Amino acid sequence: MHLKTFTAETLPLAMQQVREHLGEDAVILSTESDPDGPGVRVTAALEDSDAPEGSFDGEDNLATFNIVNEALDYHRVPLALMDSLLSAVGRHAGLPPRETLARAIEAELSFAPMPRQATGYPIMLLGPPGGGKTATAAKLAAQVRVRGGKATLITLDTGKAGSLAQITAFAEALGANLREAHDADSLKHAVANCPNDHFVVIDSIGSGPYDHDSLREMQEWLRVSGAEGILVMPAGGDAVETAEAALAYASLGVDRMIATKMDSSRRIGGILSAAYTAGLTLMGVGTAPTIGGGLRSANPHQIARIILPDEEETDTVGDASPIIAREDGT
Ligand SMILES: Nc1nc2c(ncn2[C@@H]2O[C@H](COP(=O)(O)OP(=O)(O)OP(=O)(O)O)[C@@H](O)[C@H]2O)c(=O)[nH]1
Ligand SMILES: [Mg+2]
Repeated sequence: MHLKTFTAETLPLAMQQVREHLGEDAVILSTESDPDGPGVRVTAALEDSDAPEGSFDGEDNLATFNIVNEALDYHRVPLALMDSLLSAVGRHAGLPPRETLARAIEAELSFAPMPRQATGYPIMLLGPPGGGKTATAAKLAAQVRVRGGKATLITLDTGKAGSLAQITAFAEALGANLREAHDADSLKHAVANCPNDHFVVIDSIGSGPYDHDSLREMQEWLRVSGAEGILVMPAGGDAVETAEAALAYASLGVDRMIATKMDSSRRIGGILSAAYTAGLTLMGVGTAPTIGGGLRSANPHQIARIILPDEEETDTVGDASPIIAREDGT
């Protein structure tokens, strides 16, 4: 059985899509109002389809489809990604729902480990104001320090009230070097003076995704520092808004992202949508404001566990709850 969901402004328009994609033999399994907008969503099936993608056979697999569909819906995963994930779920039919979903996530999104030692080049954290850049810079440096490595924090955020005091406190607590930079020249100088064996993380100023002057400045900082830009994006935002913002930052050549504030969000559709739409590799998730232990590696099993938690794990997607408190992703 081939299953697919369709959304449209009206039921007749949705039915037209069903006929166009699945033909006249399609069976309508459900119709409901679209949770993402004013229209309707129709789930339809085609028996004996020879299409290999998204194929489901038997009651158990239909149950898996429904469980995953409902969970993705709850997380406000946008339709295009939901469609891709459900098709991938179909390819892994026969496994328990969470395992099936983990494999689908692995197929549709990309993951990479976080740096835990000197990288040989600086990394620069950028993203929206208040998204967690400074805390994440400190968390990354802390992960290097606990493994016995050396770290230098470079801050570009010296003008805002309290920002220098915030990062100075982090650097002192971590035993990390701290350098300040105010513009492209001083940033270049600060980077050039970092010892080769240091993990170097540059904390940038919060920039709105549609503030073109600030994005241009960010691009210049990336260029002069030779840093890899990493997007720091908070969870809980609207899926379309978060994806559009991620596209704007990705236009600076950013390939990877860290999702913060997973502990204070119930839904991760925005984060998944950002990674998927902007083609960003998910490296880590912020799971607490605390510097030690508040940043975890991201992996498909952990994301699947957030989307399909055990019953006792359903409060928020993060914090110290077992949902994402394990590094092994189980
Ligand atoms: N609960 C929770 N709070 C976080 C997390 N990451 C950061 N925060 C908190 O979010 C607030 C903002 O974090 P900052 O690191 O200052 O954010 P920023 O992006 O540097 O902010 P600007 O420099 O003003 O743009 C602080 O109170 C942090 O403690 C997280 O993963 N979980
Ligand atoms: Mg900051």
